[in-house]
Amino acid sequence: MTELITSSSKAIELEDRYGAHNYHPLPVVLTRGEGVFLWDVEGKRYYDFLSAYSAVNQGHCNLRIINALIEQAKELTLTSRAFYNDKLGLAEKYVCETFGYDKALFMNSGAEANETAIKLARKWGYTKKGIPEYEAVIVAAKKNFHGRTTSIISASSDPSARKGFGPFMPGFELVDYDNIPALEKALSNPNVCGLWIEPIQGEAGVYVPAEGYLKAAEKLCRQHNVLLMMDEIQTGIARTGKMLASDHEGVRPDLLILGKALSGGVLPVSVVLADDEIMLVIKPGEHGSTFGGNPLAAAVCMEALQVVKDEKLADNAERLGKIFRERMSALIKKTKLVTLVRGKGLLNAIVINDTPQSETAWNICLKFAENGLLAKPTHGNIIRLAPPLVITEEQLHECCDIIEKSILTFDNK
Ligand code: IF1
Repeated sequence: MTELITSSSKAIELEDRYGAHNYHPLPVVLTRGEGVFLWDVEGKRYYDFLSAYSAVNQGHCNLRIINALIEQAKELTLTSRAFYNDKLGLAEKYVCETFGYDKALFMNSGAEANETAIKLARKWGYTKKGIPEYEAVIVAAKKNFHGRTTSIISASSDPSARKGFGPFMPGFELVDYDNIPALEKALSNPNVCGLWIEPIQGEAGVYVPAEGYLKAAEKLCRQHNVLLMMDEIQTGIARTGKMLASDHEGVRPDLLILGKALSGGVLPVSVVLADDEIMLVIKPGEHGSTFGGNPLAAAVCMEALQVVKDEKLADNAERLGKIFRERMSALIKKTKLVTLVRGKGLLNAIVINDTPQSETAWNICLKFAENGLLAKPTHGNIIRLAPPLVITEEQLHECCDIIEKSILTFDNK
């Protein structure tokens, strides 16, 4: 058995000594989670306002999902795709019917699902659109976040994601996000096979595009015979108040990319959904993954989505999101430290009135933690606030009180 760690400093020391230094976590060591709560090794309880970057929309250790995990784990966990298993087809049918597509391709991480979408879009470009071999272009948006693989970072505009990691994969063109004329221009290139965007840019600081942008993007894609590749890994599965953020504008992507909350944060499960004329361009042997579509993931995924439907988590996110932004707008009137709140559903961010280089947002998050709430800054001065969608109205108000109290003490210093 592993030894028991009962102090934060010991755990932090171990990670620091033996782990790669590819993260800079808040100094909190968590050991247990339930619903909207997390507990650290010293026994302190916190509200989780990160939700593992929106992977635990259904709440930590959701009993139904954990039971599905345990029941399936006792039967069969992995066969590889060399053979059929009795759960994958059910999960494929389930996600196809839930989201309205002909076919599903399961992978594990979000990055892998995006890689899959890239391959599908390119192959479709060559075999269906008639793009000359290896000249396909995928148009992506500046400030995107789609993952960490070398191909994906080739489409990134973030120096910290790219610097030192070249050479980069060709075939990506970047345009300004939320800019329709820029899209019009980029998509008129006949070699473009796909437009790859997030419906709300999460990592960019929960940047919500102007209403109509997604619809215009969809229309331009149809006009130019370009696939709309929607990365809903962070925004999907009820987070923004609808099952998909695309639903807010009635947009139907050609390639729908999901991950994170597809498993309720229990294990990595991602999927790409598309109709036959697109999905079937990939033939046996051309793509896959050892763990993709494993029966454990399949069982967990079905239960995780059923929980979202049964507990009406999209409606809860929609309703509580409005209350949250009202509370934050009221806070803005009381302090100069917060300048803006933005978001949709329960994917929100507040902007701190300081430079991105300052420590202010980090220190505010330390104060949040002291007061029993966990959140993390992004881009220095933006704090993303995204609790599990099972949060109640009463709990949300208590959290807004913590946020307000923390920021106001800070302000008075
Ligand atoms: C980390 C951010 C969030 C994503 C979208 C694909 C992926 C992600 C829209 C890749 C992942 C994560 C990964 C996490 C930080 C995080 C993040 F701050 F970087 F932007 F959520 F806001 N598409 N997002 O948001 O999915 O391969 O990780 O499963 O630590 O890098 P993955």
